[in-house]
Amino acid sequence: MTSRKAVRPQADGLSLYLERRRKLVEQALTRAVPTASVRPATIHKAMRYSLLAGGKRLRPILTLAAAEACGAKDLQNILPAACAAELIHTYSLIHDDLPCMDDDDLRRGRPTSHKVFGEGVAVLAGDALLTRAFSLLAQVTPAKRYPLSLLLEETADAAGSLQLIAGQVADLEAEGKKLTISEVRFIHERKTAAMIVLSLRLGAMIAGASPGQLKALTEFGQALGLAFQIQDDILDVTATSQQLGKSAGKDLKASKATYPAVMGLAASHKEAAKQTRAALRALDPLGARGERLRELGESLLKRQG
Ligand code: GRG
Repeated sequence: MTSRKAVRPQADGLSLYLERRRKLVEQALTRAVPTASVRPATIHKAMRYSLLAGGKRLRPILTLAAAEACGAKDLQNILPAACAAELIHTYSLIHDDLPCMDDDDLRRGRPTSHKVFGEGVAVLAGDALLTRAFSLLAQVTPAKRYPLSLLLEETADAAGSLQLIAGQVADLEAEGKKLTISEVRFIHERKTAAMIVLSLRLGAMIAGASPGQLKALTEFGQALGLAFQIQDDILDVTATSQQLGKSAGKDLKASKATYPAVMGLAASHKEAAKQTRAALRALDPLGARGERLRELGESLLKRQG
């Protein structure tokens, strides 16, 4: 008698890749911060609550994929940097949700950190994730071409007052004002694209990328980051809170600086597609090695959450 195995739906190459890389990232993130049994328990509980709440893990997957596109074989050496990017991203989400910033009570499908732990612990959980990111990064064995000091400096700069924080400040100051599209783009490049570019560059640099590869991945990240944030703006209007795992429709209510607010939905869709095309073109110098990133870039334009 022939045994019949349960028939599983055929996962396509990208889905399988994402599933495998996500698993690696989740395992590494679990080990990346102290457990709640380490004193003081509250801060470690709060760090883990937000970090292990199951985001898309886009940034760490980009770090891994960029490293692989540049020929990395040992992903264990890339993972600390991939986790560092996710820790910084999670810190920024916790702080962004605070009442003094975007004031939100839903994130990654759960009540936000300050709703569960109070504002003081939420601020500290963000601080602790940000600082832990740098000690993780220090675990990497760097390639000859890109010393650890450079990785640390680029990371600090991307999270600092010229990039991530610049975007957040400009975003706060824009509330209720009518902005031009170039002002909205200024915000998006800093608030979103800078961390996406950093995630790619860290992977590429640790893998010892050639200058041409690093340039291609940087340009890919700039355009992809912009496309990703325009899509995020669109989804705020078109998706539900359940699909997003965060409050939908907030940007409009708070008169936020978004692409749909300035140019309307139809033109925003076109702009997201245009930036995605630019991102894919930027990968040309990588040839076949850029295929995974190409697929990933295309899939982000179709995302619903
Ligand atoms: C507080 C310094 C500081 C910065 C905050 C992250 C941020 C800047 C604001 C949050 C709101 C927002 C629209 C940020 C842009 C980046 C972005 C699209 C974040 C959400 O990223 P996803 O969709 O989230 O990758 P998950 O939860 O999947 O990781």
